[in-house]
Amino acid sequence: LIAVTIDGIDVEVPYGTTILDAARRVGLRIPTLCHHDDLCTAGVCRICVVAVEGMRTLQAACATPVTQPVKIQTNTPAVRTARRHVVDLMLSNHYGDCTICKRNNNCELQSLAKEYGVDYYRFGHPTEPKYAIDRSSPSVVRDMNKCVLCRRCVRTCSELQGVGALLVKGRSVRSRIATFGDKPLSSVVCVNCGQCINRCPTGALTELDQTDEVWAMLDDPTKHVVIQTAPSPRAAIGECFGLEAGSQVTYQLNTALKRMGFDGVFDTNHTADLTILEEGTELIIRLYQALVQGDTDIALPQFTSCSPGWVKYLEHFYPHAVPNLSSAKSPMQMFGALLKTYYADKKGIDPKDIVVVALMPCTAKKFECNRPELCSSGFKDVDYALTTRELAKMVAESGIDLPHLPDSPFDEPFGDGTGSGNIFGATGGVMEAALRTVIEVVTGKQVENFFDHANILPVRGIEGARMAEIPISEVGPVPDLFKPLVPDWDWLRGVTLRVGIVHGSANAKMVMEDIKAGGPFSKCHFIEFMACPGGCLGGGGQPIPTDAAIRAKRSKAIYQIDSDFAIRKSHENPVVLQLYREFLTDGPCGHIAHHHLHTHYSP
Ligand code: HC1
Repeated sequence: LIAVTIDGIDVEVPYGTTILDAARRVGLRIPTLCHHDDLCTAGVCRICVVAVEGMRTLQAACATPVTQPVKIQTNTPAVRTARRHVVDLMLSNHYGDCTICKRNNNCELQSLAKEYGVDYYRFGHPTEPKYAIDRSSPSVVRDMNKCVLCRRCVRTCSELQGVGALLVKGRSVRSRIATFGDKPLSSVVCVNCGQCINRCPTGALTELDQTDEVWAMLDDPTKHVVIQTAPSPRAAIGECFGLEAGSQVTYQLNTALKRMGFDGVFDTNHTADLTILEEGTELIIRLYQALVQGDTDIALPQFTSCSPGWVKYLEHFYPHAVPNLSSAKSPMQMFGALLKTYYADKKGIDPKDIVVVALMPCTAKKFECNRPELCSSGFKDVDYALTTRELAKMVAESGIDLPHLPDSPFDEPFGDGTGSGNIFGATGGVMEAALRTVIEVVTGKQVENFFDHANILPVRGIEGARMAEIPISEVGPVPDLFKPLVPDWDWLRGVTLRVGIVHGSANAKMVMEDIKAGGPFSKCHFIEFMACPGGCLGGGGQPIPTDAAIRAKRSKAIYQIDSDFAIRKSHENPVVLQLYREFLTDGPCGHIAHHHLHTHYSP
């Protein structure tokens, strides 16, 4: 340990601790901008400068490790002046007006300008934009006039997501953030995950805002506008209204949506449950064909397909493995397809007049709902995917004080989903939901016989890529729903189900390389992939900031919601069972289900 004195406070820290982290240990906040806890050090913005005894110049706290006993001052006239100049210099190159910026009141540059008393543009301020705004992407808008060159987006895209759609071009004053060949974002390998947006300190990167389009639909009396809400936003949207991260506002949100004029408010958890039945059945079919029928062409491991950023990542970087993707549509798309068929029919509404909005934690969902493959009813399954941030803005615009609303239920004919559907929002959740069902369906016994309270802890956690093994030591009779598919389960007795869980695209890259090399993940039967760190709860459309501590709180809330549900297993969801009786009458992976709930991605 090394003895350090910071602003007169003594502390001992391990060798190599940065000054920034040492200061945090004694409760001192040094301002940062290019630094982000999820990313490696860049040390480029210099807002975190401090005075270090014996050093002639001020040092960047985020990039200076403590290697010997030292005295540091974080608040001297020279430090304050330097920080103010850093902000002034950024503003001299930052075109835009705070009042009309999406990040107004949630902008790190704006906060620093306030904190350091910037009251005029000491080094000037641009009066004209230098760059055209890139609105080519269905998910992400790039306005480089607001960029402060912190490079968080570049590090996010390459390090955290393993994508590399963004890069730094030019040196010194000519530095700028660019795409390959300066192409529009829609023409490069961007996977639309929006993780860059979540880490951008200013309004340089934002989601494509579709709130006006949704308002127009809500104001159109000829339209029947319904909304489905994904598992993750309910544990996060409260943050936009001053609530602690991880506050659950599921039913208050329903009230808000009804007051805003939505004609139906539905729970995406239902179709997450339906996904488990469809994707789980698909897995059983693949395993039967591979293990019993000896078909060597069957693509295994099967990969989940509900994270559109992951699907796009696979298409871009590992197209040969597209056949491994489950053909099941994501829960969002499944719900859209049902709303424009089953629901339209039940309600006697022409599907052309139904507008399906989806509240999602994810910017890639905007891309997904525009995929031409996803319109089995003859109409787009989902018309608009709004991020948690966009919906929070609409709620605020409506004059609604979300935290103080009474509760309202989800609307009929669907009502509440299950706990299994809800944990889709956290890394490992899809796998846990699938295993709860597979274990019960195959063994004929309650999952609680094998895992306390149906909590399958081996698949939970935050490790970026992990595996678990579930031995199947006993089998029961085949339930009626699955009888058309397999005669018995005897072939599964003694099989050890190997599953993988991966979140963050850089981890996906590692696992895909492992599979290519015949490593441990290639032995898995089923792998859950989520493009975003933490899974959907850390999606690119979630409230800013989203960091590791916030992700952990949202995750806790999601598992709490699961525990509070009376029904926690997808195959027990009465609405799903009713759908198989009334609409998808030839069962999971039958022709009807295939038409409405499955799709096809081309390598
Ligand atoms: Fe997700 Fe999903 S869980 S993809 O993470 O499968 O976005 O929350 O809605 O579709 O259910 C996102 C979240 C979401 C889908 C479900």
